[in-house]
Amino acid sequence: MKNASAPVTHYRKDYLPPDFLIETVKLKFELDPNATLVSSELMLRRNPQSDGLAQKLFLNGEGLTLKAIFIDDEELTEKDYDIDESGLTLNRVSDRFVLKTCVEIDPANNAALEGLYVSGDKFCTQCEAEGFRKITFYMDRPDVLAEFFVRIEADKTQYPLLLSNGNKLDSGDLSENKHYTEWHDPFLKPCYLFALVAGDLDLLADEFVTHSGRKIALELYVDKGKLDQSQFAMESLKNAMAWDEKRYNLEYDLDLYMIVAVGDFNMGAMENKGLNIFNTKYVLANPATGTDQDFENIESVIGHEYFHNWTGNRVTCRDWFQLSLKEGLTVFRDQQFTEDMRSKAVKRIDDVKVIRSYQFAEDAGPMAHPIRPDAYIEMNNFYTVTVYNKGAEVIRMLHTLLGEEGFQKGMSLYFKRHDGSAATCDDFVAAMSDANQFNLDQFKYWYSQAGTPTLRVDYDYDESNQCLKLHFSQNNAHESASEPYFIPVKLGLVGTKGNQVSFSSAEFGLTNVEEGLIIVTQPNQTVNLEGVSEEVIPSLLRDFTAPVKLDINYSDQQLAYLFANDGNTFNRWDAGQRLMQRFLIDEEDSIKESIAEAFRALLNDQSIDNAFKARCVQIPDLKTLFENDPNGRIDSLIERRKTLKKFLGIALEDTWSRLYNQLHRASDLDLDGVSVANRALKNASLDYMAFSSEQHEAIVIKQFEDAKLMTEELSAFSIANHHELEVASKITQAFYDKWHSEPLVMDKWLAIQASVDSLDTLNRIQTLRHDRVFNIKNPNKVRALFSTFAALNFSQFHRIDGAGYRLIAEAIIEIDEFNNQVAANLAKQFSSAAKLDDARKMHVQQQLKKVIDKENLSKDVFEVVSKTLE
Ligand code: 0A1
Ligand code: ZN
Repeated sequence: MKNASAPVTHYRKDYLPPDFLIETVKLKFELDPNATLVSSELMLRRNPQSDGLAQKLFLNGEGLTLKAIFIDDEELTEKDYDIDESGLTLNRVSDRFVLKTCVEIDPANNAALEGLYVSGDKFCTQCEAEGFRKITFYMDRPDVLAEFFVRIEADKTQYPLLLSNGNKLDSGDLSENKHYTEWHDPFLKPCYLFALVAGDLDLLADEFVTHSGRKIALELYVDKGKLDQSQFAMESLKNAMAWDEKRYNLEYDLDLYMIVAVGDFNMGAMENKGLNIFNTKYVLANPATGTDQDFENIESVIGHEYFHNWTGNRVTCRDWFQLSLKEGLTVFRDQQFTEDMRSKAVKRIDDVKVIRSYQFAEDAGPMAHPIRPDAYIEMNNFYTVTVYNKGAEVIRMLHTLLGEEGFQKGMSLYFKRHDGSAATCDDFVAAMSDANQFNLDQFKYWYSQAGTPTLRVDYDYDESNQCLKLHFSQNNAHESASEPYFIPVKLGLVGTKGNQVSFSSAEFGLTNVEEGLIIVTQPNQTVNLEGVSEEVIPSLLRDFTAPVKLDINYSDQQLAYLFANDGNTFNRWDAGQRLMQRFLIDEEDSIKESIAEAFRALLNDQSIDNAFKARCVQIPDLKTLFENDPNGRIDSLIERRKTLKKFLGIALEDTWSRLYNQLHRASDLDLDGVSVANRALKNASLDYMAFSSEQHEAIVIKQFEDAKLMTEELSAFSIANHHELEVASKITQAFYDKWHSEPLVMDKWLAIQASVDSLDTLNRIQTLRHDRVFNIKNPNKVRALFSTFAALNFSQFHRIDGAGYRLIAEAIIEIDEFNNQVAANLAKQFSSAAKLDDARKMHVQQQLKKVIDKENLSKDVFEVVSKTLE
């Protein structure tokens, strides 16, 4: 990194309480795209919990032009304070004082999308994690909680709507066609939850009556003309509110809940108190523009941000190392919400796929960290699948261990102890432990150790004693992991006639059960199951009760048997995935036939739900395969995956076309579970039919032309491209002509083209990035084109000539000039470098060196790339 001081590493162990607290904040915004004035009045007092010695006070502030500064109404002179690129130091402070500052900022030129920025014609904010310091001088840390008063002034014609957190106190007209609104948020909050929006937007209004009878006004704001894509999000919000009351007994606290959708957003959405700001991707959809998957995502993200009101806002994080306190818990809660709204088993499969493909890879790569990290250079790099999704798995284990009732008891105690304050992961575990008198000391290694443990299991059956012995050994290769984990293992036993065989375990209090929970705590541990009346196949880690790699030596026949007979839906699916990996990774050619046979039996079984069937016929993705293959043989994995798919397409020719025709005839336009499941299986069938059916191309064209739903239209478009059908370019053009003015649909159009496994794709991307629908400053577009290419297009990203790596490295360099977060996220696509063959590794290193040598490289990208190069 040139021309920059060495990046600072922050450590969890260095935490100190703040020297001062902020009681109230009064902010005034005079909005102007290029010269917004922010006046702030902070009531500060010494923190009784600090050592009381500090004579100076530092306030964060970046990119601010100071216009005025006063303490207790006295203007400061230059010797009273210092300003550098990270903030303001007050040189002499008393125990209690009022600081007034006025700064100028330039939101229109804020392409980092952090702090106050302009998206379309509106102003909006993003303050998590450390964006508030780009708005005004402040103690920008989550353990400083204050009461906010906000006044916004702006041109009335351009910005008829002026929003902030909490309740609106006042509004009125000013001179020169300006107007103002005033807001007060009665709940103390850290500044990362601050939000402001100003613009001219359409409103969808509704209301929700809480279980105690309070009426809450719900307001969803979208760009003009998009109201026909906003109903589903509103329904989801009401469902989320009702669900949180029912399952967690948690009621909404303000009288108003607002959501604003913006097109330029670095992440998915943000839980600002009373004023969520969302990426349009997680709000806007109607059946013509959004796929079934989009609807599920919207419901889940709307739920996620709503659930944060209690887990995140009412109880927040003491410091950013504790991020999983709110994120792991809230992801767990949004997963439960989806499980309750839709299919529990299918949701579990989808969630575990994320863990196995993305999280296990992160845990094995250069950015591996515990769910509660110990160090970071740039906090924004730690909004990861580890903190979020593995964090949710850790919470799920607590739920598994304590049961629903015990878990809810723990939640109540947690809120009783910490409502209105900032807490730590240890506080959360303590509440769970104390409420249930359950010792969680060993469990806490899940918070402090990185890496994925392997749980190896061997077993033997002693017929004369009717005893099944399970020998467990756990192992974690990561350097941070020296202690054994506390691993809950749900299990059942499958008998030779497909029956579930009951068992007992004195040690774990199980008597004659068909399914039970045992806990592995030792590096090596034997568990005896008694009363096992026959030879069985153990079905272990049912529902994936712990985020581990289960290593058990089933024979091919046993796997096929479990795929057909396991009484646990998740494990049934898992057996199918393992069976396919025997062909894909272990290169057992002969197993193809049994996979086909197993698929045939599954697909012909009328009693099985189509959503589950659709999951089962999906071949493991290349990311998962690469992660699971000890040698990371990219070329062979790609080839074998293609071979298997083609083989299954041909071997089950009749089944696929029968299913397609049947489901197509019965199809409807509904969004309920059965219709969604039917479409998923139908489109999976159409994908396989490409290898056999002579009429395949005609069917694809017809489905594309007749489609009334985006799920149908996009599947046809995608299949035409991925199978490189003759009609592909015509369909691609037709799709563009129809949808070019819908940015979210164009993201799909870009993403599918970027993921085609063809030597031509690189050229295609070069053309697409100059198309008028592409805009490199828009994160959704960058993700659609570049991240999709790097994450999903294995063959072309990993081209042996290094051209795929070059494309992404150059994009990182270009994007880092204006948006460090998006650039750093793209840089994470190189995280598998260490596992690559020498030729590819060399290309990656060459490209990453180019990145790290860039002038003024951000600390975001520096952190990711330097760790990858280590
Ligand atoms: N807290 C939000 C996610 C979020 C995090 C960081 C952001 O900017 C750096 C934006 C949003 C959530 O979990 O939904
Ligand atoms: Zn969150």
